[in-house]
Amino acid sequence: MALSETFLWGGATAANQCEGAYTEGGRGLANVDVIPHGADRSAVMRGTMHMTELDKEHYYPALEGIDFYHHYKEDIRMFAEMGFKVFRLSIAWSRIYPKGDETEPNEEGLLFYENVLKECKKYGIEPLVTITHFDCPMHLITEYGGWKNRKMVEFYKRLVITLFTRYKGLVKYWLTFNEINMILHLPFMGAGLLFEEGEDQTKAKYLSAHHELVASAYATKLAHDIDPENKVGCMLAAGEYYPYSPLPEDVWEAKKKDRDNLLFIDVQARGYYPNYAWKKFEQMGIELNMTEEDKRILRENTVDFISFSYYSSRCITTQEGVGETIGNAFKGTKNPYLKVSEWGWQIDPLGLRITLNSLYDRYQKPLFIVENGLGAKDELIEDEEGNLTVNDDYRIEYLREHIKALKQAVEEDGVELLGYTPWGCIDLVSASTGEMSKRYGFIYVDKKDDGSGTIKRYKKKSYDWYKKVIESNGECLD
Ligand code: BGP
Repeated sequence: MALSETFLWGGATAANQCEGAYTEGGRGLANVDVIPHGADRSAVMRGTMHMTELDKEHYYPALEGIDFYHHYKEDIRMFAEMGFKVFRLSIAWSRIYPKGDETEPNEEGLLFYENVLKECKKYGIEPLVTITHFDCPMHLITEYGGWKNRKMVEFYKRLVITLFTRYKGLVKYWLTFNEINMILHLPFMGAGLLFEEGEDQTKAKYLSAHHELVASAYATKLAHDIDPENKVGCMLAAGEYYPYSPLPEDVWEAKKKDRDNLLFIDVQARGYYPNYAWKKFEQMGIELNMTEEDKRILRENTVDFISFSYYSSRCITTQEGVGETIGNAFKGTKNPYLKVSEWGWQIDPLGLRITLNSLYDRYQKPLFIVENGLGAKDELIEDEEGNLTVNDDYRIEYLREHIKALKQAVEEDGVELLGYTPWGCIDLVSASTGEMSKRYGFIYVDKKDDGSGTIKRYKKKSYDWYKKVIESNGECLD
């Protein structure tokens, strides 16, 4: 059995990492704008160093991104030429509601996305829209405390009603929150949380996540009410935890670590907090202030499908003296059997098959891989015809092995998979490091870590390779 003819091949981006044009079209300032490149980035992303406005000492790569705002026609044309069936993009909340608490949306912002969506439709590309990919208007953070405040649910509802109404017929696939579990790791970047010294961060994170989960359930309801054709998904930073050894304590630790992530998806896919979550909250003294209405809305509005990012499996031990590693903000134990990327992220294609099977076993809902890829340094060279390109065989190799794994999950294990959108189909700013040199794309963008460069686009070797993959519906991977 091959992949279905309707399998959605494509690529993924996020507004904050590619759009730029941060002051154009009436857009307001957002958390993602003020995350600088350099030494302070990590503390700002974690919410321990407060950065609520731009200063002259730092360089902020999101402000220009790769200027997708002005290049979207050219970029979508290149995606179409590769044969994309789907394009994942996100909405910058502060383009639609610049401060976040206005009652009327900003027409210029709405028009921008309408044009982008129409451009996709022109080529028969199905948009997959992330409603919030890490971004939150700054005013909602400074005035209300970001997602710590229940009022955010109302502001988010206002946003989604605007989007579902305006883009009815243009968009069918929606994701409510990108990598919802990232709130535990990078809470300012993920949910606009700032912490005071001595504040119980864990409590604040789970309370904020609860508000997001309720908002996500409302969005699911509204999406279905406004257009029954809409399909809404949750989005998890996934990757199965392996026990470092068969020591039962290691196996138990891996299970607990998996639950830390799956907790959110358990709520979004099943409609209620699992028992292990309530026990955890009890032990940690966490109060969610759950109302009867919250319970009802969560239960009645579960997601239609489960989407996730997968870069790597994870590994964990209770033993001391074993090497550590980090990948996509998750710290863990170094798996001695895996190779790593130039940024130390472990590479494990079989882990994708394992993750797909685990998620499908647990939820029995269609899955969507909305991020996967290799962040690598690329060198722009001249080919025989004098065109500038990149020989990115390492990227092809990574993607080939992951596509083989996803095909096995579908064809041999019976997992239901809607599509595959590799991350950063065009080079964009790295979320974790703010670098341009950590590249994922099929399309090279001439821009350096310090912001210099022409931002011209060039096709890499992987561009033609992926085009053949799509053309053959995943049969031709050479
Ligand atoms: C995920 C984010 C993306 C993206 C990706 C790659 O966590 O959803 O926004 O950036 O990771 O990570 P990085 O850019 O740090 O290499």
